[in-house]
Amino acid sequence: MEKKPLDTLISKNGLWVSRNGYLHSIRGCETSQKYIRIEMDCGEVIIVRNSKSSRSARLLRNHKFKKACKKCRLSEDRINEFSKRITRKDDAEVRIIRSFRLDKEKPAIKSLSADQGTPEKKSEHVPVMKDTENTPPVHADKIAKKQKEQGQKIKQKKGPENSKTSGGTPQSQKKLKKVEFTPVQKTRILSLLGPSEMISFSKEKRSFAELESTLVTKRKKDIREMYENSRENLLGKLERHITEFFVDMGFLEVRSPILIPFEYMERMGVGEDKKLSEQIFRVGENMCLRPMLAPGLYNHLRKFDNLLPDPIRIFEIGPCYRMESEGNNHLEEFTMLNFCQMGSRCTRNELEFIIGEFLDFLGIEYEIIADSCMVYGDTIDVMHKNMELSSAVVGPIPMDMDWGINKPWIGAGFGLERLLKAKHDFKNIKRASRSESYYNGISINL
Ligand code: ATP
Ligand code: 9VF
Ligand code: MG
Repeated sequence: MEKKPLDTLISKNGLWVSRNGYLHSIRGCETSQKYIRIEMDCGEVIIVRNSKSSRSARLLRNHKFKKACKKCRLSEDRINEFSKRITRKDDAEVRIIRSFRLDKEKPAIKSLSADQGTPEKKSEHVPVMKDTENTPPVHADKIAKKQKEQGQKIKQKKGPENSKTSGGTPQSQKKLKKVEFTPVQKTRILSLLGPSEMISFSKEKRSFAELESTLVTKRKKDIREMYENSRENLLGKLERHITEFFVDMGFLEVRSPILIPFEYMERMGVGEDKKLSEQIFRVGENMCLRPMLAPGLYNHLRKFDNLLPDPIRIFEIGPCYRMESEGNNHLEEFTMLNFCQMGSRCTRNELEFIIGEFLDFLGIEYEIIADSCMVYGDTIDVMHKNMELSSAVVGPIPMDMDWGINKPWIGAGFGLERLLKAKHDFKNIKRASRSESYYNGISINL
């Protein structure tokens, strides 16, 4: 027979068996796509996965419990009926006497963290996400606890050096005192550090829970201060600053489409036969998300030629997409600035002058090196430490013909998130990116 999901079992009995075996009476419950929020008559609230095969579902199905919860004031009849293991055919009977609604402002499902002071009790059943970037503290705590237990088990198995009979020399006592962090805990702690904070796990004396709680408190303060004082998003603000800079320098602001024909990429020399094309996000049969701004700028240069005074100066700032394997400097969704000039004065000197003025304006140190790429051939790369901030090119190049361009040009493409990473000394570019895990480089998984 097909197993019934938890919500059906609950509505059948109006009863709940907790992990410690207590039988509760349900006051009300709410079901989302994946979870059920249950409030007991005793006031306890839990959030559980609406699963057919969970331990809770099994207990309810088998009518197993240790004791009835006194505070729920279950009648003898209800307890007896549940113990009798009677499964009626007419499952439709619903014993939930009062149903309730959550406050409108409250999300239906909320993971609880210890310092929020909510009346809801922490439960073993709160949703656990695997993505460590998105793991709320309560979960990391649980994973840590589990790992600690597992670690202890392994240690116990290992034998004499950890056993009580080993004598307890001062050195072994020292070993026991040392705080060891699991990889999951380290990731969690690193994500909670402020951009300028550092940690040495080997020297750390605080336990994971203490350290996590201290950092969470600090980050909450940071976010509240941002809300109080600036309220500007770093990426948005940088885009506005850069726009102002280039408009003042006489460049026209352009906004070309993000969704472009794949044929543009073929014309840029990145056809399906090229390795680079594997990095492109295809959309439908003929379209793709732009991995660069050049096609849109080429089209604008062609349309503005003989219309605007010489030299033509234009720039665009906007999202670009590339499939990338993980790294501290690569995002799959990033923001590119590409400025270019076409006509007279298109020299390497002019290009380096604009780059210099721009990075001085942003207060970012850089050096210039020679490089090459498959699209443009020789490039002038702008580096900050070992990170490429930009590739710049002195045209013309043969590809110009395919875009209807026949004048000299200079141009450069900069990644805004890399500029932010350099400026704020972020360890990972994710802190600077479009994100649901960080706000202005500060973790918001608090
Ligand atoms: P890299 O060699 O570092 O992958 P690239 O040479 O492929 O970069 P370009 O095509 O020259 O990058 O793009 C111009 C600029 O756009 C880069 O210098 C960089 O600042 C930024 N950029 C490119 N790809 C990414 C990415 N995946 N994530 C963030 N920024 C990027
Ligand atoms: C250099 C960056 C070909 C005259 C329209 C402008 C440039 C910048 C390269 C970017 C790219 N090119 N990653 O071209 O300014 O296009 O690959 Si235009
Ligand atoms: Mg490059």
